[in-house]
Amino acid sequence: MKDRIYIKDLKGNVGKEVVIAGWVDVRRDQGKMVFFDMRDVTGKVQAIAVPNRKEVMEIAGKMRPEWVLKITGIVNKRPEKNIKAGVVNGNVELEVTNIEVLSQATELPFALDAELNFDTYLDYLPLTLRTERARDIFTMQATILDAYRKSLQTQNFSEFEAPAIVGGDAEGGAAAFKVDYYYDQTAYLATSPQFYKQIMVGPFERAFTVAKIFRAEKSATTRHLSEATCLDFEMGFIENELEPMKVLENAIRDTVKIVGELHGDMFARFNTTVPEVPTEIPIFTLAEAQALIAKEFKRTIEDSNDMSPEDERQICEYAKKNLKSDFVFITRFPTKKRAFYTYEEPSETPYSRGFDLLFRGLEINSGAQRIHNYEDLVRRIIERGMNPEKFSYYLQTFKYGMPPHGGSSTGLERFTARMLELPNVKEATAFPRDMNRIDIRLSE
Ligand code: AMO
Repeated sequence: MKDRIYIKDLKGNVGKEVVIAGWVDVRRDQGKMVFFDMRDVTGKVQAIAVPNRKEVMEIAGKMRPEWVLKITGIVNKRPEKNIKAGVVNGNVELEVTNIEVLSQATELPFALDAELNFDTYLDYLPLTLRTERARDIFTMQATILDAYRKSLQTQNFSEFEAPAIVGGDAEGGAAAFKVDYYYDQTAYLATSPQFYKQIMVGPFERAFTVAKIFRAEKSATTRHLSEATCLDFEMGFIENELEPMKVLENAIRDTVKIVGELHGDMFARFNTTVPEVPTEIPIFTLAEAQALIAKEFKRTIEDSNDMSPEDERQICEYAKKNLKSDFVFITRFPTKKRAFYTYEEPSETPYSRGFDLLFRGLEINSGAQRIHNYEDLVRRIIERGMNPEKFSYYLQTFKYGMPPHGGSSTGLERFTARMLELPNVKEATAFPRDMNRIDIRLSE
């Protein structure tokens, strides 16, 4: 829009007439004057319509929150007693000389700053995403994605696009959504880019992808989505799982550094702090972690084959307090608990070279060294009661020579949610899909 300046730049224009554009935020009528806040992507400013400007007053008198306006006005310093310290444009205001209405809004179902029940927030996302809180969350998410991507590029990874339509589930156990395909065939929505990132080790040696994954598990929890975004990488020529863990640690450290530099104000608004990443993220085997939890928190462990949500919370609490780390690696899960392609640690059978990364009490990443030998992989597929013929396309990778390799996958929504300590991963998803909702509630 010609001549438009952003609201954040008003303070550099005191005394001048400028043009801004945005949404009406709140309106306060005081005597003959109308005070209202205007909002654009960069912030808010108080605007004032005064009675001697008739056309301005006419519009100001009838406009409502969320009307979209293009406003011409004079930037004035606010009187000393009205200055709001620490607020963007707390010391300037706009005396309106002209208003052009770009779009009207019907009456809102609730005030935009109202405390809403989470389902109502989701029902009205086209409106509620306009709050500062939502903008903060998705600005944070965009920064995380950008920083993570740059870190992997710096670590010599090449990006590729993984398919969303696939012939079956890649994890050999995750529930997949069916799609009607041509020739009466059933296709599926990808549960993971796993096979494709392994295949891409062929051309790239180090490959990464930002992929949509779709999970049809009937899990209605604060950490499960039907559609999630994963930051997946895979690398060839490794000795063991410690190498992908190091790449992941670097990506985490680089990401945390950048969000800390860019979004200090956001961490304060969400009442949390920039996460602590020590020089080396602590690594516990599953057995070590559970022994520690049992001792520290004086309780019995129910399942020694896997971490329960409470185990995850408590080992993180321990690491934060004693090791100054918001992140914890867990290794040596039983091989049978991991996906079929997971490499077993030969000196510690039946434990595997798989790992999880926990962040502030939640698993945000899973990874492993993989089986790279064709015969071993076919044997494992058979052991798991599956038919190797169903995997013949993927198995070519191993048939035609594959180096020892491994990688991992970070859930973007879970990473974002824990970064800002949001209680529900759905709040870190702009348009969450779950068992009960695709935009609107399915029960309705
Ligand atoms: P996994 O199934 O553990 O591993 O998924 C990897 C990461 O993706 C995120 N995630 C989810 N987030 C929200 N809702 C879901 N339903 C959901 N499912 C997964 C989590 C999780 O840590 N192929 C392996 C990864 C690998 O070995 O490289 C895999 O898919 O943050």
